[in-house]
Amino acid sequence: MTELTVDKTRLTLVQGDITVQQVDAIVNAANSALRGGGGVDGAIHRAGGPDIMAECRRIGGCPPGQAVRTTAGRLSANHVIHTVGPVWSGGDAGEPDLLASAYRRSLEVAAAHGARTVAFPSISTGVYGYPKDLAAETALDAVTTAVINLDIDQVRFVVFGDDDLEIYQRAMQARASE
Ligand code: AR6
Repeated sequence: MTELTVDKTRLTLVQGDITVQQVDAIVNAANSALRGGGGVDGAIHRAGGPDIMAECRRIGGCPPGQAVRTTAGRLSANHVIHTVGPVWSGGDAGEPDLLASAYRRSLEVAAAHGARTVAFPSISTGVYGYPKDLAAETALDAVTTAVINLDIDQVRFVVFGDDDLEIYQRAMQARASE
């Protein structure tokens, strides 16, 4: 099970590198200074080139749970949506709400720029330490709710590791049989 339909939007799942996805908008798991870093952030800036960082510098920053749009530079996408997930610190510091907000705001910003297909990495589950299974549940809940009010044709979850693939497959399957 790698596909779910919510209202008019397809939620799809692929394993691989987000930078090569053929979509209108790619979401980046950034830091609040928008300064670049490792993980998916490093991969997007490397593949997209310096125009993305130049625009990040002009914007200046983005608080956790929010999202901002830049060019996608050399990527085939038209937009990079930089969002900032929470750093996991046990789960009682508002992490689920911030993670849900990061997904929702990313979709709102993408839709405001006319993007109809949007690819997400598994935000906060690398350097920021968010447990992968909890993050997948929150991601699916947040996206399912947000797309109802937006003109988005497809949300693609792009997972990197085999563990993430299994976690998302299970979570999507559970929702498909609800
Ligand atoms: N395509 C798809 N997913 C990827 C890729 C890729 N090319 N590379 C890594 N992942 P992380 P965070 C997965 O650490 O936890 C950065 O330094 C990775 O396996 O990139 O939100 C920023 O600048 C993991 O599942 O993001 C921030 O400082 C997921 O992407 C900080 O890390 C997210 O891992 C943000 O940490």
